[in-house]
Amino acid sequence: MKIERYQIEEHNSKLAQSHQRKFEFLTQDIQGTEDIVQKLMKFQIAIPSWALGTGGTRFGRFSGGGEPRSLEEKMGDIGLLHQLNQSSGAISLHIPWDIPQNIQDIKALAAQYGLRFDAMNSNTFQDQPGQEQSYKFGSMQHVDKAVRKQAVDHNIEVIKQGVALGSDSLTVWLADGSSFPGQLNFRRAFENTLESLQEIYAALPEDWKVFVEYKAFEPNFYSTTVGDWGQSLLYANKLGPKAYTLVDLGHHLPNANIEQIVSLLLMEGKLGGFHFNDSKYGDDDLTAGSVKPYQLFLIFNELVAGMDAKGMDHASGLGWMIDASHNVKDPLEDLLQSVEAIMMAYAQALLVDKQGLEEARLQNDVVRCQEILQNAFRTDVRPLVAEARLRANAALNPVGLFRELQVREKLIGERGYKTVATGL
Ligand SMILES: [Mn+2]
Repeated sequence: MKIERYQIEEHNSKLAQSHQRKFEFLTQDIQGTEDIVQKLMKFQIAIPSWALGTGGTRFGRFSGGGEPRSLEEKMGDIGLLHQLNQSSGAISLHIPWDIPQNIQDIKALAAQYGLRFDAMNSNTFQDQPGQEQSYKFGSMQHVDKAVRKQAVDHNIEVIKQGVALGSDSLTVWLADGSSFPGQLNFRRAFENTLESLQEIYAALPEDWKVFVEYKAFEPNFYSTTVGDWGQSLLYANKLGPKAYTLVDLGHHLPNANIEQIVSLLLMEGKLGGFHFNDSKYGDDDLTAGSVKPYQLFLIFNELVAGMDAKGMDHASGLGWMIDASHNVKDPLEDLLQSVEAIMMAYAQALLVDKQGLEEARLQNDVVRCQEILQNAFRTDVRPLVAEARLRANAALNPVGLFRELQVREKLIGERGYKTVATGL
């Protein structure tokens, strides 16, 4: 289905007066709102192809109906999201779940929806039908060279797919590790992994980046071969200038200070990609900003400060993506909520009085430091985010319009109730 321009305009005209009142109220108190709105309009968050269907847990999966059955339908879903918020103009593909049948057709479809191809994702965490070697005991860390070679070859194939589509980066997340003490020689696992990554690195086109994603635990429960930002940074530094660390918010041990991690990685010029989600306990993959919105703001505050210090463009300096799983909510509504939360945290970070904060730090005025941060965090920036959407011809209330137009009901009508997205 496609949302018609007039449907968005009708929706916006109903909300226009109320929005205008809130927006003007905000601009009276805040300096530089125009600059913030412009930055918000530029900021795009990639949607991964695997987030469009209902995810499961180890215990069950409860499908919601009308889920995309093909790459074309996944792109159609992201096209809908992008129409509603004009902030989801990129798709991140997962190979082999999303191998395009016809590259030209897929590129044409992307252009039609206004989407670009974000980082490509490889998969060596599960065995595919007909695959020669098994990844049961790891992929790039594996004791058997043949398994490592299969993993390397797969990643090089993913790069080729990405080149054809016009992507410019590869994200490598490895499930490699061990579940029991003694199972693994840590140093050999690291060296094998590094050697494998070096072979992939050598196959990267000149203008490509590779992101090394880390994760503290799961599916292995004793050790992970790229377990934290230190290990990821070791690999990235050894690989070279095209290699970067990727931070996934859910991939840390509880209470890790993620804002400090991103600050230091940016300082080192080694933060490349970012995966948004939220969690209470582990890698819960919940809606961004649903549990810890203050943490999301503090992280954005460091992202903005660190990128500004390096003169980086906020929109294109890092690979921004949502990496979440939707077990009980409609995946599209959930993604709209995530994008909104990310935009709000970004807007709040842009509001921070950076000069005042630096002065307060130099005077050890801890109270003023907190006042400055919380003044930004407690500002209701929703009218700024809505204004950015309005100017981009998106909906003032994306979830509201999604429901008004009965998008899910229509998708179920088109695709049927019992559908499963590839890879889920
Ligand atoms: Mn991730």
